[in-house]
Amino acid sequence: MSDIIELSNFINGEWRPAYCDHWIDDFSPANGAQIARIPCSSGEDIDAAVEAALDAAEGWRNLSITERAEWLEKIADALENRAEEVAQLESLDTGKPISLARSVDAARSVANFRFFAEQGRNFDSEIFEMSDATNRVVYKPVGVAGLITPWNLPLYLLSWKVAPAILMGNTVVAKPSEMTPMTASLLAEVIEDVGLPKGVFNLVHGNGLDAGAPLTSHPDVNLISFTGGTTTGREVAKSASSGFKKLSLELGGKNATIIRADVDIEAMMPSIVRASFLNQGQVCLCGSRILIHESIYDSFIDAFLNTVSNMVVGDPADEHTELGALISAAHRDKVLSYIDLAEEEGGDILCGGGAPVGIPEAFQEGYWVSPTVIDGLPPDSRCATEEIFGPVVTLHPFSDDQEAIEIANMTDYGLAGSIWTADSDAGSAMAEQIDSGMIWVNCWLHRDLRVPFGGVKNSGVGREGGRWSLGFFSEAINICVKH
Ligand code: TXE
Repeated sequence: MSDIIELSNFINGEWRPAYCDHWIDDFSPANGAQIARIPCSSGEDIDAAVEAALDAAEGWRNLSITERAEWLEKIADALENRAEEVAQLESLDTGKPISLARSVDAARSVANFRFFAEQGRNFDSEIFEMSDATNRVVYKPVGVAGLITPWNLPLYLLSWKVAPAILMGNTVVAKPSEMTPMTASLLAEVIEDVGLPKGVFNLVHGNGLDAGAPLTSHPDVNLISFTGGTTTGREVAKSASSGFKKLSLELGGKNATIIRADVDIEAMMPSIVRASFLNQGQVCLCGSRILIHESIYDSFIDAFLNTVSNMVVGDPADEHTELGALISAAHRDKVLSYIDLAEEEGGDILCGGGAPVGIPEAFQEGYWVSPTVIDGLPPDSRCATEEIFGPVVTLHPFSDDQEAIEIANMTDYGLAGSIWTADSDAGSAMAEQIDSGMIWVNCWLHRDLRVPFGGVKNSGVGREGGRWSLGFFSEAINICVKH
């Protein structure tokens, strides 16, 4: 037990045990060993956290937005000082390569706080003049924000919600994924160290049913921002709707990567492979269906397989590793079951398909799937339309742009996608016909934090990012003064 980290809730500026003495074990995906345990919190812990958030609300909302922005900047500084620790913990907890944890998880978590601090300093509300009156828009806090986050980008996604929520004057109760609790606790330590007023940020560990559900249904929680699976999102929406809570749902995706005939395959290949397999394909934005113009189908596949089969899969702590382990045994089994299904549906496994060959003895108990490429599936098959959320891509030919658009729109999801072409105008025109919240042309995950982020169809409801986050985490009130 001694090496196993025991995490606590952080409520009203104090580290507190949960009301009941139940625990959830947290495992290292790389080797299956237990690394931590977290309290299996329940409704009573959520009640205590919401009460602390309510108590802190008045003092916090009375600060000016620029004062709150300064707090964000302090958190960013303190988090930056611990960036290497964030990266190490995130890699340990998620099984992702350390290089990725450094460049994305650690760096972007700091960047999220800095970005929203800057947004706060430059925040301007609108004035609309009439001939006989002036309208002034005032942005008020919504109240207590419930923030629920998943395991794929733990601190990155939590900071993406916490920063704008507290900037706009809300107080928060965060419930991170029970599978990756470590960096949420680190954030609470940072927040304690900088001395953020007690109760502004509260953290409750636990699972979805015992801790997440009481948070979404709590009558004093006025807003829910949720990132996770579509099935869970549906439950969250039901629970939040009876209290008319403000709601943002960022859910799954089944994104198309469209390769037009005029593409420079060699130049684009590293980016296309990255779009397919970043974080073992466990990013809601990953392109898990590659649609390739029929005239270059075979040559693309040769080049793609050549790159994919050379990817370094293994020890997440090794700087050279490109792909690590999947989040859990259950998730690995789900991904493998889709590979079995692909074979039943008539697919041809061109590479991968199971655990990577030659994984060292120390990692035999981990949750591994090697990058898998599947050809020959109908574009409307289950494997090509359902979210697998792993290192698995399916390949599909198309004959013209219109067919590519039809295939891209053939799923119930609509989060993201990318188009690769020498003709960026044609790519941009195609992008407008794809039913997705975000489309990249000749790039992928090229993030500008000012732009709207979110999906359509089963990929979610609402937009966050830049001024969309500021709008979501506030209530816009119009004050009309007659001259
Ligand atoms: O996520 P869940 P899971 C997709 C991916 C994956 C599937 C399921 O396809 O295979 O979702 O993953 C909390 N009320 N994505 O089961 O359950 C939970 O504790 C309130 C895409 O791991 O959605 C965690 O904090 N909260 C996604 C969070 O919801 C509840 C990233 C997400 O867990 C709850 C992750 C409830 N009833 C998975 N039930 C993306 N969009 O990036 C669970 N939770």
